[in-house]
Amino acid sequence: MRLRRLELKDAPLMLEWMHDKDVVKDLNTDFASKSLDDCVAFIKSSLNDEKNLHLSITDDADAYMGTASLKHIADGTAELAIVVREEAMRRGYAWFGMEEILKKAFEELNLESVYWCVSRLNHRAVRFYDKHNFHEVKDVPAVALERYLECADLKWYSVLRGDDINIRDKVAGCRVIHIKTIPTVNAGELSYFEATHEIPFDIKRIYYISKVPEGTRRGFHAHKELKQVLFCPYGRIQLVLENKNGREEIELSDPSIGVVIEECTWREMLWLQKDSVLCVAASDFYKTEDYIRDYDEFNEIVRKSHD
Ligand code: T46
Repeated sequence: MRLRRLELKDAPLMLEWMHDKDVVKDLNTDFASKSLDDCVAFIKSSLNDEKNLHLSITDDADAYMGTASLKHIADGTAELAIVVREEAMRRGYAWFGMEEILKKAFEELNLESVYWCVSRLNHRAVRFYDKHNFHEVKDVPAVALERYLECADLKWYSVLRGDDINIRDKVAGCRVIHIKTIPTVNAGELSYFEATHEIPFDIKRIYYISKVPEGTRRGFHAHKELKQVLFCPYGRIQLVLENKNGREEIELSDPSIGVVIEECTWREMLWLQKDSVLCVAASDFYKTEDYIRDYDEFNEIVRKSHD
């Protein structure tokens, strides 16, 4: 996945979602009446627009999957908008676009806040933002409210600079991945990943750790060659990772989040909640000789590989 400038080649796929009734049914703009020329004009105007940043969310083959925007950029704030094609839904593209555009807002454009709204009837969008822990806000800038005077029953969200939002994509240099997750109304979620599609190795072994009392610590070792994806489908587990990039921790509490460990990394796991489950997909069978259980030995190996 990538976030890049819009290109003219994106126009046909942009028009595709505009004419997709399911995608636009709860949006405030009349996209259904737009033409290919409108899309081309929009893309061209976006290239020299200082008040609005519209970027293309693409797949790994550079195909357009949706648009992530910061609109009406002024006075340290901007309005966020994300829209993705039907094909990109439930596959992590919207969240990827959201994280990347928020990074741009705070790290590159130095904004103080970003806000946006959705119709309360747009259950898919409301569920998406709520799932990612964004909260409804009441103190919305007046200029923003004025733009939506015609719209009834909106839910407003905002993120302030420094807010603890989940825009982390690395922990001690290990990739944090978003596992595809499909919600079913009032019936939970189903998460899945497919070997070699999202995971950079063939999976030879799956194991999971369960029935662990709260406060228990496990791990305290590294692997020489083994690569793993760790995720927590139930509960809350603190994962501490240490390698040549330093020592960092992450809380695993969302079934759609995983951490990929590909290099020699010391790991410690702390059960923050009783009965939390840690699942691991591993690149190889269980081999005792692959374990480094001595911290000094681990440090020596990391130091040597660093020299
Ligand atoms: C890791 C963290 C996240 C097996 O016989 N087969 C297996 O596939 C595994 C993983 C373990 N075992 C045996 C070895 C020990 O006698 O199960 C026992 C408990 O293993 P360990 O003390 O290594 O468990 P954790 O929780 O400290 O570490 C485990 C994995 O071993 C390790 O690879 O990265 O989870």
